[in-house]
Amino acid sequence: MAEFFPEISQPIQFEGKDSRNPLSFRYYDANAMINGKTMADHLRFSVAYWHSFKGTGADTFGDGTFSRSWRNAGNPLTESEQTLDAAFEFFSKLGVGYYCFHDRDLAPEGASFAESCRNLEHMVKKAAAKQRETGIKLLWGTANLFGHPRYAHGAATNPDAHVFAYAAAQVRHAIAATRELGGENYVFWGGREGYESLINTDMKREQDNLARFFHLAVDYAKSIGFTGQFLIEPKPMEPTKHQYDFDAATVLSFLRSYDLLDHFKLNIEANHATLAGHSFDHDLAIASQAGKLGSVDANRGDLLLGWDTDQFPNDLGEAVRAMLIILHQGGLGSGGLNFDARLRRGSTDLVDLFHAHIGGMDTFARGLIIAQKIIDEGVFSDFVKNRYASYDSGIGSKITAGDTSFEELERFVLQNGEPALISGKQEMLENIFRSYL
Ligand code: XLS
Ligand code: NI
Ligand code: NI
Repeated sequence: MAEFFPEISQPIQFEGKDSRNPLSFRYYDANAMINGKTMADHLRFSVAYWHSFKGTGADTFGDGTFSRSWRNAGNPLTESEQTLDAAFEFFSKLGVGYYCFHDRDLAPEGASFAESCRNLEHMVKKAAAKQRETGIKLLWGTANLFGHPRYAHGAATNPDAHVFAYAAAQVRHAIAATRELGGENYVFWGGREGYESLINTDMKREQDNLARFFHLAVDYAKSIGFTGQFLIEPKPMEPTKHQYDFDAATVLSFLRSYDLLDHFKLNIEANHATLAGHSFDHDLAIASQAGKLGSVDANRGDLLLGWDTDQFPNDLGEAVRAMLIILHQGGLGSGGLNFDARLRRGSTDLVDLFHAHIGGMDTFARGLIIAQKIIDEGVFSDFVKNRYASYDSGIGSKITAGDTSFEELERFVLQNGEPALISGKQEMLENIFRSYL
């Protein structure tokens, strides 16, 4: 079989932090144990098929810039087979355990719906064989419900019931494919589930339909015995101006209102959180405190740009803050850290794919090591615990227990007078945090 990455003759190795070899891991040591679990099990890294194998480097101002040898077959199905071979060669040489795909990344859209389904089925068989050969697993599958012109006005939220039906049929096959490949999760990112203008939109009906769609998906998964976790990936804008799955809080409230909360968790993407005006760790924390942090799309945006730049993560402080939340909740369960990230248009060397993922993996590996140290040393957790200690005794414990009244609280104030102002010590704590990096 043709080799697609001949420059990389052997899997990327862990060489330690003093290594000057840019094609080695300096922190990610897959089998190293951290608090009773290997790094690989903590981090569950995954490669995004769409960016790394289907991405061309094209943007709105210009054509693709990446020349890839798996893309020259002429025939779409042969090209998909070559792409799959290249992808699994890459996963193996990089040393990741997981990958994620959209149905239309893995297999080409056909001339009819039936042909698209046959293409997908054909590629699922091939992918299953690759998974068996390499031991690499599917973190999640999803359906592309945003690329084709039929979805210009949305999929499940389309004003046309015919399009709703089409999307349902497509998702039915995408869930079946995910099940066939042992996918541990299935993601719904509401590609064009949103709107541009209220002048032509019945928002209530669109949101009701989105909930109906999710209920149908839950029923279908049950009927075929798919036990993977359903995840919704919030995003506030782009492609539509108002996306219905704005952020973690919005999605949680949507799930609660439509009686869907038991069936879903969230897939939090760093650059989506920042587009919503939050920090990455804010949205992780909102999801986690609701018991709903299921998986993570690990990337980063650019502070100066207001769109989803999908850059590879390289901010250590951000990775530490993310890993603190993940460790606090005892890991991601069936989820993982999926690099939903793409090379810059000008990063045209094939080997840049390795540099990008190595950087992301090392950033999170280092983030994991530091976060575990911070937890072990307990500095911040002790501080936070003390900061709220007044709620654990006296009048505070009555507030906590819901066992008081405005009258009693007023009596407390009359007896105790003005509360003392207590420092939040933010600068001191930020200095301590920095000292761990
Ligand atoms: C787009 C999303 C998308 C999802 C999968 O912004 O991040 O890539 O992760 O459909
Ligand atoms: Ni994503
Ligand atoms: Ni995104």
